[in-house]
Amino acid sequence: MGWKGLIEEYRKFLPVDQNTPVITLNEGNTPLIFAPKISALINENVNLFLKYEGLNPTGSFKDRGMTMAISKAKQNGAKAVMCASTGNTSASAAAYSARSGLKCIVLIPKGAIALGKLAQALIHGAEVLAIDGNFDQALELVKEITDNYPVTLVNSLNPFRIEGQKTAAFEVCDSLGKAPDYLAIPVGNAGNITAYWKGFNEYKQNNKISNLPVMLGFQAAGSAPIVNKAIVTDPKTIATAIKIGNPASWKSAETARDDSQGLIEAVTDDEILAAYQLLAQTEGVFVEPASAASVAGILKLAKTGYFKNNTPINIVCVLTGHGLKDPDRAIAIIKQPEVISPTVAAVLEKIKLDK
Ligand code: AN7
Repeated sequence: MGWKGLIEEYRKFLPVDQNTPVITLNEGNTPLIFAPKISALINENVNLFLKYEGLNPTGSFKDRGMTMAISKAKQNGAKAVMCASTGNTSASAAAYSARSGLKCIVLIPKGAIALGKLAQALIHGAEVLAIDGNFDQALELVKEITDNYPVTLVNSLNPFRIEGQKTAAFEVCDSLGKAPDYLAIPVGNAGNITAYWKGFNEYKQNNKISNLPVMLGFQAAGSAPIVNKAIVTDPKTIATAIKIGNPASWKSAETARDDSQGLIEAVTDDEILAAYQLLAQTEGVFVEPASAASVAGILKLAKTGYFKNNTPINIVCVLTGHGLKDPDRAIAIIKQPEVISPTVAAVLEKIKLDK
């Protein structure tokens, strides 16, 4: 009967039971897309795949965690949920809350979330408050309020979020028939790298895979606390989704990095925007800037000679959110269409077709 969402698909790996009301928008089952042009830029033995999480129902990977967090909140009798967000968490929380009948309260950093995400939170009926501060401050407020009032926190500090998000690692392995050699992923609050690492380990414990990938996390250079080993009090980057200076899952991101003999490194905004355009213009895949950090990071490592393989290897880049989330960014960096007269002659003069 087709795909019923990730809770039904991976039920035996998830903390749900027959009494859990499954709140789903049929999230998950996103494509793993081969990227021939980017593979060739690295070396002839690399097969690079794109886990296109922008094709989830609200356009980001957050739906994987939210189907679990909202279903469990309902099961546990919650009436309201709350999150701080750089945008995607709020969009997802708002949609799943609308579907479940829960009240949803969202704190966002003023002026720092992409247009599409704000539109989503608003249209799904969340109560959206913009604070005169950054994401890290918003998360501190949400932690304090949810600790003291009957409101369920649905940021990735909520363990059910990680449980849902780990299913992306299962899907990658199911698609490839094994674990990839490398898994590249943008890092913001560090919940997702934590979730993937948990997923790969659980699949190995269940003998679904025999090897674990090397985990490669990438932060934006202006907000790279894990790379710099220090909180960033005033994070800066055009990749607003990962503009986070004090990640909640900092420790578990380091564990994923160290246990997999991987690394967490920084990519500049210029590198992010180059990868953003490369994905759109050579592979036909439109992502939001933060998502391009995974590809930017792989290209940066390739230049330093990190991938020295003489035999075929698989690299999976996680593309966390859809490009339509942040249309302003695409429009700001690409030349706008020229206005011409509505005549065949005027069109032909511009496009210069050979007969
Ligand atoms: C597109 O929505 O933190 O390292 O509040 O939206 O698990 O935080 C978003 C994060 C990467 C980083 N890519 O993931 C939020 C929020 C996109 C994102 C990340 C986010 P984490």
